[in-house]
Formats: sequence, structure tokens, C-alpha cells
Amino acid sequence: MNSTSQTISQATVKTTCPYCGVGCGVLAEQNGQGHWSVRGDPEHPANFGRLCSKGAALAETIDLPHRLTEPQVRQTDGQLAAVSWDLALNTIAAGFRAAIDEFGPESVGIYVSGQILTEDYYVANKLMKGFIGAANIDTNSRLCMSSAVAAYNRAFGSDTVPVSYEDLENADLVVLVGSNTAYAHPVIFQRLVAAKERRPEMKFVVIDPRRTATCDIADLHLPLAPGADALLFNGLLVALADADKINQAFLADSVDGFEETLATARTDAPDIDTLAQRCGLKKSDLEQFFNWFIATERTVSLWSQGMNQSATGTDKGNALINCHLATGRIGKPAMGPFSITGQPNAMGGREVGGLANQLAAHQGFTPEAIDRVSRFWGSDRVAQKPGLKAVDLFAAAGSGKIKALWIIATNPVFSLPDSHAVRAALATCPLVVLSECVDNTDTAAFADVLLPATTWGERNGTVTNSERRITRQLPFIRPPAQARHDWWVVCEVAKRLSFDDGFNFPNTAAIFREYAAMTGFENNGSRDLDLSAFATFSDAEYDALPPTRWPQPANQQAKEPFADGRFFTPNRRARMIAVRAQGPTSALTPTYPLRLNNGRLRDQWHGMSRTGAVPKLLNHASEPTVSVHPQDAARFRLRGHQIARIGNANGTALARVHLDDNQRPGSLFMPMHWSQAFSQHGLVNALTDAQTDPVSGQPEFKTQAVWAEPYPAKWYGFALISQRLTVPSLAQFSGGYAVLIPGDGVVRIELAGIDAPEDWLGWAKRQLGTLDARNTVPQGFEQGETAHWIEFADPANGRFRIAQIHAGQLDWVLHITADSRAVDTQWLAGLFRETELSTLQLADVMAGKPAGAQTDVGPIICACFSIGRNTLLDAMAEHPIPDVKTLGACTQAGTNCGSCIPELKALLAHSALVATP
Ligand SMILES: Nc1nc2c(c(=O)[nH]1)N[C@H]1C(S)=C(S)[C@@H](COP(=O)(O)OP(=O)(O)OC[C@H]3O[C@@H](n4cnc5c(=O)[nH]c(N)nc54)[C@H](O)[C@@H]3O)O[C@H]1N2
Ligand SMILES: Nc1nc2c(c(=O)[nH]1)N[C@H]1C(S)=C(S)[C@@H](COP(=O)(O)OP(=O)(O)OC[C@H]3O[C@@H](n4cnc5c(=O)[nH]c(N)nc54)[C@H](O)[C@@H]3O)O[C@H]1N2
Ligand code: SF4
Ligand SMILES: [Mo]
Repeated sequence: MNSTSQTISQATVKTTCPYCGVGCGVLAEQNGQGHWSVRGDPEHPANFGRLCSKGAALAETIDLPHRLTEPQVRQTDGQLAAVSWDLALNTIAAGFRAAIDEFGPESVGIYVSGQILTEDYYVANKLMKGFIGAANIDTNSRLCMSSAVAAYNRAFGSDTVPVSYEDLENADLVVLVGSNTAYAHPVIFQRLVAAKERRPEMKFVVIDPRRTATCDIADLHLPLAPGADALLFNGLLVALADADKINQAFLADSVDGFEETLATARTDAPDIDTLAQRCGLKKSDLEQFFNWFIATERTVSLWSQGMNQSATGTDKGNALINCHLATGRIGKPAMGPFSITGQPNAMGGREVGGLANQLAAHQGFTPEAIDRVSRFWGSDRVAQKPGLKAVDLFAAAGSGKIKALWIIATNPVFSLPDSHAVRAALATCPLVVLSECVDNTDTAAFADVLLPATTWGERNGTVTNSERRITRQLPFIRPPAQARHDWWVVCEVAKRLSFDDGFNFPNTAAIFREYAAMTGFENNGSRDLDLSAFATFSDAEYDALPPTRWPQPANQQAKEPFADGRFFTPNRRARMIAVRAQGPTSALTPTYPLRLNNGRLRDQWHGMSRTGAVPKLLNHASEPTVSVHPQDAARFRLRGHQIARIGNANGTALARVHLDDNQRPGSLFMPMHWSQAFSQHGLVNALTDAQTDPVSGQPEFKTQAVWAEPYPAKWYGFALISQRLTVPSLAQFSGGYAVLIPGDGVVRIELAGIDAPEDWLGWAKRQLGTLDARNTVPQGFEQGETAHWIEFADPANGRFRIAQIHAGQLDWVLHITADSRAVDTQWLAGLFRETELSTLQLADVMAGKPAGAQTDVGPIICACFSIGRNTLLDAMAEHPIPDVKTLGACTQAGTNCGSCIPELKALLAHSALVATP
């Protein structure tokens, strides 16, 4: 870097966070030493400068470990070998061509992701539906909010999200349904907290079987029975009708289907007592919710996976939308039904047509749309009917119907339900192509062709957030030499399939222009999605595009959808959909007596390929846990911090027990984040059924019936391993519990097992890698170097401690105990930094604790400053601390991104309770 000063910022690039659908603007800034840092873009209308813990740690993910740097093709010996791009592309094209020629276009498929850019999405969709000529392209958004898409389409005739973040802030009542906003959309949550501070009369209702961190702002929490949402909203519709709150004028002018819908709702909700009992709620709570909804015109109902991830998620979405249509609370400021998107570009994918049942640019498979799209793309091969949805696409790969499958920016072995079936399908499919930026995802093991993709910080294109706002992602670092943009790869394969004409794009600006033109093509107000104002953008205008909400029609004023009471159905009237509530598909039985709920943690992103690389993001939760209500724990003999085995006919999982009275009794919660890359047996989808919603095809993830029992571990332990050594593969510990926890310079592996080895020293040397001259020399060491071991053994009590030392430094430490206790490993990890360990320090290693007065900071609560529970409790004991602000002033906790504020508040409330006699 040619720096003029060490402190002056050399470059600032405005881009967008690659994580959630809030779509926060990020400023990437380079200092004089060439280091990049990030902060929230104060001008971006999604976040106005805020970032959550994940966004704030983005700079620490720039050098991704396990980065995939070369194209690889599986050889006849079964191993992947690096090849040239030309060879990799030819292999894909030849495989696709052979399958299409022999078995037709429906024998190939593409599975994309809400984490690619709109331009990538557009060309992938164009290739599959426009030129290969079948619609077997689907996206992981199928697992995410396809039920909300289907519900919107049924109600409005279009997939239009009719609410903005400003509407949310200006509402008088916000109903959060099946959404843990505080963890999953933290910046929206922060905006809501700020709105409530400005207008304390604003009300929040949280509808979730668990009491989540989001309940921190709840005036009312409805811990409803899992899956009971449609009942609840049918009941609400009845209550609205009985309170005479139906907007008759709006119904007459704009809505069909009211009478039938209300009559159906009444069968589900004959009276309030029955309804409360069916929903598993207190009657008084239910009445309170209904009364607030009845009384509050400016109401936004926001929903996400607690409703969508269900075999009846579409009906649930419509039951909620029905209440807004019946009251006319839609298309006006501060009200409406708001399905929030999960991934950064889930919305962009919906726009271009990334879902198999949409053709392109919000057009379905009607004869007129097929004709229009054919003329626009200049292709006579456009797909004539919807293709296979995600779960069916993989089932077809398993049954041999799909011969070639290209997976881009998603990890289906981790994220699809019934992962055993997905593995079997990928093992069966003759050609599996995977475009990834890391090489160690669970899906990578099944790839026949592995392509190195560029990723955040390197990519160039657009994303659309939850409120339909398009923002640029701009590159600011150079990708690895062989990494390529996904759009480029798709176009290269298209050309090798001889579809040259449609895919000669010089850059993403050209793709964006074509896509914008398509949205306006023969539109004339007939379709909601219209970006034709951008169709004539120069490259420079594209680069400078400020965050903008659609529609943006050319030569016309942009109008807020539905403001005129007109919808996109053939008769321009919205439709209320009569739905009968149904329970979860997976039945509770004496064998499977518990419901397994699952979802997000605050600091992790899905399969952790990026967030798992940041040690401080692993502090808040570093292992797969299962949260259990104390009543259930007693019933199933589960003890806190020990390991539970959870299972059903699909498989089993192991997770650390977390006793939690925020759980609804009868229901367990596991985070969805642990794939095999990070834990041997922590994968939730080893347990989930591939049951899907008949309308949307979205799987039912959240209500699986399972059993739970104590894992009969005979030993517990952990290994700390210096990153100078090759970290052993978790597969070596497949017999037991094993979780990988990357740290600063030291990797921790948490372990537990049933069979204890006779000789722990021998086991440790085998499992952890030795630096023994008689064995092979691990990476980073020279032949002939030797190490030595120190050992403490107390077999009678099942305690063993072993350390390998080389040239005065720790290589690894293994601690084994007979029981399970939370052990503070921070001080021990610190010893790995010592270049010449003293005898005293070695004695500490063997003693298992530091001799000096070291403090244990406890479980980390504030990820930004790594502040633990004990530090916070000490501060509260020392000073009078009335609120989170004071706590922040004393300890720094919560003063950066603010994601931990709900937990800080809970801690303060808890300590106040304890202090009150
Ligand atoms: N930190 C973080 N944030 C993320 C992500 C991430 O991986 N990490 N992923 C992003 C993505 S792609 C998505 S889709 C979103 C998801 O965002 P959310 O939908 O908010 O996240 P989840 O934790 O999956 O589920 C939300 C809640 O649904 C509840 N729930 C379960 N069953 C029911 C039910 O029957 N009824 C109701 N009403 N609630 C129920 C669960 O208890 C849970 O608290 O998050 C996005 N943001
Ligand atoms: N049990 C259960 N299962 C679930 C859910 C749940 O709540 N419970 N939620 C579901 C939902 S809502 C979602 S969205 C899915 C998410 O599931 P996945 O999509 O499988 O999760 P990610 O780990 O985000 O996978 C994205 C991958 O893309 C790679 N990547 C990142 N950027 C790029 C890029 O620019 N190009 C390419 N080619 N690759 C890139 C990353 O390294 C990462 O491995 O999980 C679903 N599965
Ligand atoms: S809320 Fe957090 S994860 Fe979501 S876009 Fe903003 S900074 Fe990124
Ligand atoms: Mo998602």
C-alpha cells in the first residue's frame, strides 16, 4: 500500500452486509497499513450506521480459513485434483450436455441460494429456464420463506411485500410471529427498541413457543403450542368480526372471499375458551392480544420461520394476511403483513425467478408469460411448466432422475431436511457440481467438480433486502487468483452448451440492465415488479446506485403497492383464503414424546463457514446445545451441562444440555448451526423429516417429534491444540461427542465418549497428532525434531491430563474427567502463547488450574469485547447498576453493536430479583 500517513483512511467502499435480510449498509475502510475495518454506513436507510455482532466482525472474516482456491475435479481414484478452469468448465458442460441429449432437459438441475447476487441469479435462471428449457432450478429460499411467497401470491396475485422498516417503526402495534428478531434481524430489533424509547405507548406482541431474547421488548408474549399459528389467526379473524372491526368498504372495493373465510375460521375457533385451550394459551393473554389488535389501526404483523417452516406454512401466512385484508390494514403507512426475508438476497432471488415455480421477473407459467419471456430472451426453448422444488429436486437426484446437479452457494447436506437422504442422493447422482468459497462444507465431500467462487468483499452486484430495497455490493479486496464470480462461471458453461447469444455479458452492469429491462417488458402496470427506470443505466450509474426500493418504473412516478386498493389478481381484487388449521405432521407418541424446535443463534450464520472463523463469535455459544425445560429435564433424566442424545427414526444427534425455563414444557430447542465440519453429531437435520407444504414445498423444520435421553458418557474432556499443528479431523472422534471450536492460535475440541481407552497417552498421541521422531512429522516441523509429554493420571477418579511440549512450547493439552463441568480454558489457551514455559506453568497445566489468582470471566455475553457473565456480575456486586447504559459504562459490555443488550437486561433483572429479600 502506498500510504501517506499511517492513520488516514486510504479507501472507503460502500457495500452491503452479506448476512441477513435486513441488508445493512457497510463502509469498508482501509488504513495506512492496508488493514480493512468495517462500520455501519450512517447514510444507509436500512441501518443508519448500526451493525450487529456478525456485521461488526466482518473484517475478521476477510482471510477465510479453508478458502477454496482452485477448481478441482474428482479423478478415477475418487480423489479431487486441481485442474484448469477450462477443464473444469468443459467437464460441467460435457456432463450437462450428455444428460440433456440422452434423458432430456429435465434430467439436469441447478440449486442456488439467497446468498448469491441478483446478477448471478438472473443468468442461472436464464440458463436453466430459458435455454436448457426445463425449470429445475430452485433456491434454498425454498427452505426459508417460500410459504410466505405462496401466501402473498394467493392473496395478492403477486409476491409483493407491502411493508417497509419505516412502517414498522411508525406502527402502534407490532406483532412478531415466529421470529426471533433480536437474534436473526438484530438491527431491525435495535430500530424497534429505539422506536419504543421514542414512543413508549408503542406495543409489541411476541408469538413464539419459547420466551426468546425478542421478548425483551414484548408487552405480551404468547407462548403458543408449536404449530398453532393458523388457529390463533383464525381466532383473531373471528374476534375482529365479532367486535365489528371489519372494514366493509375496503372489502366491497378490494377483497374477495370474506364470508367463506370467516365461516371456516369459526369452525376452528368456536369460542374463546376452546381456542385458548387449542392454542395452549391463557385465555386472558389471548383476549389481551385480540383487544390490542382490534383497537389498533396502525398494526404491522411481522413473521418468519416459526410460521413458514411448516407443512401448512402457506395457510398460516394466509390466516395472518386475512386479518389485514379484513381490516383494510394494508397499503397504508405503518401497517401491513410483513414477511421478513432471511438471507441477504432472498428477495432478489424471488424477483428474478429463482424459485422453480416462478418463470422470471415475477411472472408465472401462464401461456402469455411464457410467450413474453421467449420473445424477450430470444429463445424457443423456454420451460413450459414449473420445475422440481428443492426437496423434490434432491429426491429426484436420489432416484436417478436427475443426472447432473449444480449447487451454488449453499450447503444442502447441512440445510435440507433428512440429511441422510440428501447424502444418499448426492452419492447417487452421477455429476455433482459445487460452487463454494470454502472447501470443508459437508456438501463439498460429495462434489465431483468443486469451483472456487469469489465471495463478499470481492463480488460486484446487487442485493434486495426485506423491504424491497436494492443495494450495491461492491468489491474492495482482490480475490484469490483462481476464484471466479458465480455469474461468470454460469455464462461460461452456457457458452460451452452453445447458448452464446444469451450470455455474452461483459460485466454485472450489463446483466442488471437486461434484468431491469425484462421487469418493464410489456408491463404497463400489470406486474408489481418494475425496475425499468434502471434499464438504461450506464456502468457508472450502476456503480453509484443509491439504496432504492422498488418499483421504479421508467417515465412514471413510483407508487407504493396496494395504496390504491388494487392488487395483481386478474380482477385486481385481493383474495382472502379460507384455511382450516392443522397440527404438525410429525405426531407425538410415547416413543417420540417431545417436539424439537430449532433455529438461529445471535452470533452464528447457518453452517458457520464465515462466522465460525471468528473466535469471539464462538464465545457466546461454542457447542451444539439442547435447551430443555427443567420439568422435561427431570422427566427424561437430563442434567445441565451433560450431553443428551436426541433421536427418532431418521437419526440421532448429541448436544450439551442447557436447562432453560424459557422453553415451553414438552419442547426442546437446538441451534441449527452445527454441521459435521464443526461437530460430529450436532446436526439438527439428521432428525428432521422431509415433509413439505403442499402449496409452497417448504419443509416442516420446527416441530419434529423426538425422544431424548442422557448420553451415557463415561468420560468428558477437551483438547487444546496449537494451530501450528495440523488440526485433526473430527471424523477421528466419530464414536463420541466431538466439537471443534476455533480460537486465537489455539483450537479447542470438546470431547465425550462411552468407551474409555486403556492408555490415554497412547490415545492422545494417535488422535491429536504426535511430534514423535518415530512417527510421521506433522506439518510445520522438521524431521528429527522431538517432543516430550507430561502426564498426570488419577485413574481411580477418571482424571487424566496430558500435554505435549516441543521446544518449550505447548503443542497440545488433553484434559479428561469422569464428569462434565464447565472448565475455563482461557488461561490454558493463553499458555500456548508462551515460548518458554516455566516449571510453574507446567505444574499449572497438570494441576488443571492456575495457581495464581486468575479470574474466570464466565460464559461470554458481549461478543464484541469478550465480556463474560462473571465480570458483569462482579461489576453489579461492586456498584449500584440501575440499567444497561450504566453497566456499559462500567464494563464496556453492549456498547458496540448492542446485540447482547437483551441478555444484559435479563442479567440485571435476575440480579435484582436475587438481591431482593
Ligand atoms: N444470527 C443469525 N441471523 C440470521 C440467520 C442466521 O443464520 N444467524 N439466518 C437468516 C435467515 S436465512 C433466516 S430465514 C432468518 C430466520 O429468522 P427467524 O425466523 O427469526 O429465526 P429462527 O430462529 O429460525 O426461528 C424463529 C422462531 O420461531 C419459533 N417457532 C418455532 N416453532 C414455532 C411455531 O410453531 N409458531 C411460532 N409462532 N413460532 C415458532 C422459534 O422458537 C424461533 O424463536 O434469520 C436470518 N438471520
Ligand atoms: N433444521 C433447520 N434447517 C434449516 C433451517 C432451520 O431453521 N432449521 N433454516 C433453513 C433456512 S431459512 C436457510 S436460508 C438455509 C441456509 O442453509 P445454507 O444455504 O446451506 O447455509 P450457509 O451455511 O449459509 O451456506 C451458504 C454457503 O455458500 C457459501 N458462499 C458464500 N458466499 C458465496 C458466493 O458468493 N458464492 C458461492 N458460490 N458460495 C458462497 C458459503 O461458504 C456457505 O457454505 O437453512 C435451512 N435449513
Ligand atoms: S442485522 Fe447484522 S447480519 Fe443483518 S445485515 Fe445488519 S449487520 Fe448484517
Ligand atoms: Mo433462510
